[in-house]
Amino acid sequence: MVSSALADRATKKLVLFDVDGTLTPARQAVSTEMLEVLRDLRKKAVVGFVGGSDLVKISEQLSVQGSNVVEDFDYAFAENGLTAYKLGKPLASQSFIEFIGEERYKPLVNFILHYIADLDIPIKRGTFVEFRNGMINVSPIGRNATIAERDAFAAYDKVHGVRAAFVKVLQEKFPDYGLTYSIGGQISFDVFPNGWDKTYALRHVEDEGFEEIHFFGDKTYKGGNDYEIFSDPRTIGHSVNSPADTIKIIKELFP
Ligand code: M1P
Repeated sequence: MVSSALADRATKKLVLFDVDGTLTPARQAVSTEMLEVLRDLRKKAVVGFVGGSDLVKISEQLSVQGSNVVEDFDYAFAENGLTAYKLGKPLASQSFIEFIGEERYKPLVNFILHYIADLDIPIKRGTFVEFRNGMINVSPIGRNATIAERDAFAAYDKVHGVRAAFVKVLQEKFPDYGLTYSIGGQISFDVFPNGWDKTYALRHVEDEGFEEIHFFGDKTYKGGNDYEIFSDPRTIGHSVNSPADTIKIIKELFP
């Protein structure tokens, strides 16, 4: 049985969306058209997002005129579901630092900061390591980059593979840490315990009795941060190439 608070929908289907590149352009605000489509979809199915970013950033992108994003969606999963809400109420969580421990974290973060200090890339800004609840986010250019600077870094990284090389070094240097390195956005990569990818969010919904769980994402290829949940047998995966593509598929699936 789908929980009674969600039983008013026309179907017992859950539809989950990645955020960047799927509901919005990378790190930018959602469009009015997308909000209308989601509002309409919420009459037919249970709707949630599952983003890699933290809740503050996702709220900036998805909330409109002071609305509360954890109430606008039935399920709100930030940091792959390590920060989780159902109908505005928080769900149980775990933390990255508790998993890894201070003694093992220190050498990792020290190594990362040294590596970035020695990195020769066109520009550097600030906030090279962002410490979150369920992960750390590492950015060679720094999270304070502007939209133009992040676009330029993303293009540079396509050619020079700065992040891929960084991840390889970390995998070799810390082989026994049990960590996954996931390149999900334009300027950074996420570091979290193995298994704490977006399939983590499914732990919060698997006993809810949904007949189908749909997932929409743009980074569904192997190595992308949508790959695991997209290819999980519990979901029906949809690979999109833009928010416009997401809208098109929603309209086809839920006319
Ligand atoms: O949602 C995808 C990614 O979005 C951001 O990546 P970037 O800043 O590199 O574009 C980050 O919040 C990252 O954690 C997240 O996975």
